[in-house]
Amino acid sequence: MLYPSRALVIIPTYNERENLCHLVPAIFAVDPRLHILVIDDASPDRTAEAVCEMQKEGCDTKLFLLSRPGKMGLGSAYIQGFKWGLERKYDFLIQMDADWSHNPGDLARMLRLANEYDFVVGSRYIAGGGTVNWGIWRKLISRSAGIYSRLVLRSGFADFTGGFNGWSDEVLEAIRPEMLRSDGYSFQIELKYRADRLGFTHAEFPIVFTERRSGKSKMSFAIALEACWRVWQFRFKHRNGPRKF
Ligand SMILES: Nc1nc2c(ncn2[C@@H]2O[C@H](COP(=O)(O)OP(=O)(O)O)[C@@H](O)[C@H]2O)c(=O)[nH]1
Ligand SMILES: [Mg+2]
Repeated sequence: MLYPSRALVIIPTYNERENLCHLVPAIFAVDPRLHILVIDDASPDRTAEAVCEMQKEGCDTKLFLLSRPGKMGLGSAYIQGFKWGLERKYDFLIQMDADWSHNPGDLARMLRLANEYDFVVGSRYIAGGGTVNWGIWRKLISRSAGIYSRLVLRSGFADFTGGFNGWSDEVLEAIRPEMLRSDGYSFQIELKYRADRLGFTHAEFPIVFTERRSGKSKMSFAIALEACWRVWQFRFKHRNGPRKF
């Protein structure tokens, strides 16, 4: 693909009003051609209203909002976002957190890599990448989940669980994300594994993940635990070779 002509940044939100108000202009500053889709799950802090206000302030042609009636999870938000983007013919769809853990400046590199690869993975675990403000437990869980997934799935992603990734429309059409049932860590693992098994090319590039500046993480032990048994499910579900399932 040439430099994506229609790229969409998809941002699921739950109580991210403050973060989002600063993040949206920062993303447009990286490349004014980018479009943004916020998927909000009825955040009590009225994140959705903040998006409507920004739309009224002049970005209604490139900032969009999907409001859902209640908290339905990160995986299902992305599935809905991918579907929304594919229906509107975006050619590169990016997953990004609202809490500044993912640096908007890294979008430029991701978009450049989209020229050469079918999907692009922001990676904390290659040279130049890392995490900031994580406690020992969080580090341990993330590292272990990555190593465990690599072993079970016999796959080479350095950062299997990360959530800052970009996908060409072709990859997502082939994956059919609406068929995925997992959430959290498992969702990120399954997307990458499935795309790789389908024979699509990818690049990992280093990112520094900074723990949220404000608000609370929704990451839980249960989400990590889900990933432990899910990877076995993925291994058998997607065991057929490239483009066969
Ligand atoms: N729409 C939606 N967004 C969510 C949900 N859970 C988390 N998010 C968003 O997903 C992103 C990552 O969540 P976060 O709690 O920061 O997870 P962590 O970075 O892994 O600790 C943030 O933008 C959250 O607001 C959810 O149930 N629905
Ligand atoms: Mg976060």
